[in-house]
Amino acid sequence: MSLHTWAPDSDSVGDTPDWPAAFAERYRQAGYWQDQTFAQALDAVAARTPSAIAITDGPLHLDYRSLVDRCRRLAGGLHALGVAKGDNVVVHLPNGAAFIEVCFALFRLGARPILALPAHRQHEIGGFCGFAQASTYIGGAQLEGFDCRPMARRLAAANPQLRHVVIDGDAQEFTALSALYNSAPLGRDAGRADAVACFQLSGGTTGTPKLIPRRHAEYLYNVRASSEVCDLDARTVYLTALPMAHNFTLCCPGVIGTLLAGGRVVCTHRSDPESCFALISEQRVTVTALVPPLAMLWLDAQAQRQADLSSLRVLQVGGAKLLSSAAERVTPTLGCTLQQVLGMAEGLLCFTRLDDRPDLLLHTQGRPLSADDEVRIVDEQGQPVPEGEVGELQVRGPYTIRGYYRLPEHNAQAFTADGFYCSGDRVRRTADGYLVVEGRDKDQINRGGEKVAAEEVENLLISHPQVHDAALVAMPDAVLGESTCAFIVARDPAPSAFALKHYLRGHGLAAFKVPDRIEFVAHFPHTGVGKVSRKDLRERLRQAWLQSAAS
Ligand code: OOB
Repeated sequence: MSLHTWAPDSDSVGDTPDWPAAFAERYRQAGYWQDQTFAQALDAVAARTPSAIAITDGPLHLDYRSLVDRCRRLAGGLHALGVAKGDNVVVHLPNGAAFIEVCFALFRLGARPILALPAHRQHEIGGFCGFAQASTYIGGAQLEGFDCRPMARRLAAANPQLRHVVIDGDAQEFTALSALYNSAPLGRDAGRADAVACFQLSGGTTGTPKLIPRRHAEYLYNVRASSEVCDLDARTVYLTALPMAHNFTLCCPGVIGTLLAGGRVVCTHRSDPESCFALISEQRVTVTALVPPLAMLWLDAQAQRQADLSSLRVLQVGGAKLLSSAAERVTPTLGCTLQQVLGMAEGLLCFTRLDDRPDLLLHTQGRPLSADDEVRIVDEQGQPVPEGEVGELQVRGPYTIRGYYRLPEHNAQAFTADGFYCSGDRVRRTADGYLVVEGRDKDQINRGGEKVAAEEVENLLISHPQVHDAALVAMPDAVLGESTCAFIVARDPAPSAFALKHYLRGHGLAAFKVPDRIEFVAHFPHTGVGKVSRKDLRERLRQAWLQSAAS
């Protein structure tokens, strides 16, 4: 297939909401959106500093020239295989150089990676493949201990449009990722600044896998602006303690921010203090990002271990609320600056700034990244609350999407008529313009940064023949902040909790979504309008937790 016969970009068919022209014009005028793609941005760095090391992955040290060369050859190999511009490609790889190369090769091809998490299994991956009509699945023979090949066979059988399966490692009957590097490099960049670069995934509240279209120009702005507030430069050494596929690790400023600043990404797929502390001192890591439970684990470990973390300059913490008591320990224990990050894959990022006053650093989740982020805090009627009071955070701006991919009906609810994203987060704004997260309105459980959509798990539970009804709610947890409890109204004979968990795993649900606890009840408490009262269920758990904490 030659380049000029490629299918038109499927953005043009209207399934990918875009910014209205006047906003797009404003964001271009302001210089936020530039006429550049991810592949071009990386090429520019490689042209400036070809022999600087871009990626360290175990014994591998890859310089910028080699990185770009490998991405071009891989793009050529994927193209020869038949992966085309506009294709949706599920990328399901562990942290490592291969993940980065696959992403940049797909960017260059104009194909769109769907950034699956390593923890995702058949339920999620099958959902993405079907929903996005993916042409290609790229997985690993060893994805952090999970063999993707048997799953890939089932995916291929269930998805006639899935033409290619590429496997990193022993590929068996599939295409080996390593073989695709033997091709002629794809010189031309088929990406376009205003086209979708990749799909991030929404934590969600419903059973539908929601894909978040991130476009080159706006996502690059997200990267550049985040790099600025994080003070990245060519001396930056970034450790990937969280999954690279996640927006936080990939672009806030993360892996791509570090690469575009000419720095070095140190890859690991482990987040435990032992292995990360060793990498920090060996590799002289300067920046990393964690979710709060990991930050607390690192704090406890370092209090005992006193590893050499002298190179660490900034620790970003986000994804869930960091307790002030933990925030206070970061600088004294780890010797670096804490940066709190309130982010969402849909766009908006709030950061504390590195030179902020301690009260802001420790007790807020930062302020918006862009001067053009329009944040409003509203009551149930959608009216702005008085300054300083708690309400729902809604946002519109130069890197916050205007809608999910192919979900017009859901978009009509998740976005206001004037284009604000309704985050479902309850926040208040301080007099300094900083946001403090006070809670959540959405049926989502934030399990230490990992998001669990209540409905997704409930639907699977209800599909069990012995389950009459199910409700998944958050339960207080000293480490995770929240864990999950499924309340079950069972049919006779009731299944055991063990059998239900086994059932969920058997259906390929990611392990972090399998309920931490299962409680059987005769019936659910109801609200005045006859809906299941999750509030009452949560309250029951909270009372039980308080009692057990007191005893
Ligand atoms: C990040 O992105 P997502 O899409 O996994 O989750 C977004 C949601 C937010 O709506 C909020 O409910 C929660 O996660 N959240 C926080 C938080 N950061 C995110 N809640 C309290 N405090 C925080 N600091 O989680 C994400 C994306 C980019 C950067 C950082 C985090």
